[in-house]
Amino acid sequence: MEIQMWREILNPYELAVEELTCKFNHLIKEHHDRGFYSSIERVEGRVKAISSILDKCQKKGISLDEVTTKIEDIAGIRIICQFVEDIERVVELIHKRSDIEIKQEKDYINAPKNTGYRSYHMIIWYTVETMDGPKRIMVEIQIRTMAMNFWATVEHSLQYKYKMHIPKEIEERLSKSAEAIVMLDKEMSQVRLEIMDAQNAFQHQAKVVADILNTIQNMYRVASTREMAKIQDEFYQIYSMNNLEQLERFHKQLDTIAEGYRTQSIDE
Ligand code: 0O2
Repeated sequence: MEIQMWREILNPYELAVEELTCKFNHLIKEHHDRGFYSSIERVEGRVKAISSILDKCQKKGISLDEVTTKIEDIAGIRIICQFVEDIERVVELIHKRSDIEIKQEKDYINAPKNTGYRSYHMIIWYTVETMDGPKRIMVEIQIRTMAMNFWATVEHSLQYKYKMHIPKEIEERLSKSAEAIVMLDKEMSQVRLEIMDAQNAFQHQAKVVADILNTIQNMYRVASTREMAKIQDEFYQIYSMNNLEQLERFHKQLDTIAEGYRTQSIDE
């Protein structure tokens, strides 16, 4: 296959990775903006390197004409979650999407691979609009916790280093650390609600502060310098108390004052 052909073949996959990464990142943002916990912690995406595609073709006896029909992970999205419970939520969320059609699912969490690899895989159909019209392609979505991702990343590097022939001793260590990762995920699940509460409170406080600062900025146009200096001092004082309830009360009071100015300017 000519190099130019590779570029044409990979183009829609690049677009799919860009679009899906953007869409999942936007979901995270929507959750944070509304002060909700996001089951998705982070999203990564990549198009498989040509050398890796060629390796896979060789390994699986796939001819170059069959690349797009037989290799399911040319486009890959990785969704990283904090807790195992989040994975189920993300899977549900993907099932409900109208722009994604599920082709296949592989649950390597309930049935880990012999290596110790754990992750939830979905092969999906996704349509991108190209110069030549719509193109429906396969994308692999891997969903895993941060702990699973840590293990898989390290193990993948070692597989690469030892060209799939990892020494027995290292293999045993990897196997032990895979068990430790299972334990870590379980321990984290035990304190999940506590952690989620803390993170939600942090997100909420950040939103209240952003709203207050926005209101203060808008008020500068209408209120006197003296009043603004007073409001600003009060804000810094309340902020330093590190008390969310006080901040919320201040937020409400400030909104009432700002509303007063708005009514006044309409009346004038
Ligand atoms: P890369 O470099 O990540 O793209 P196969 O690839 O033959 O094992 P299959 O049927 O193509 O199997 O898909 P499977 O088993 O669901 O695995 C697809 C991808 O999952 C792999 O892609 C890896 O990214 C990841 N994966 C699967 N098994 C393991 C494992 O034991 N360890 C690690 N670290 N990752 C794994 P590629 O093409 O192998 O690699």
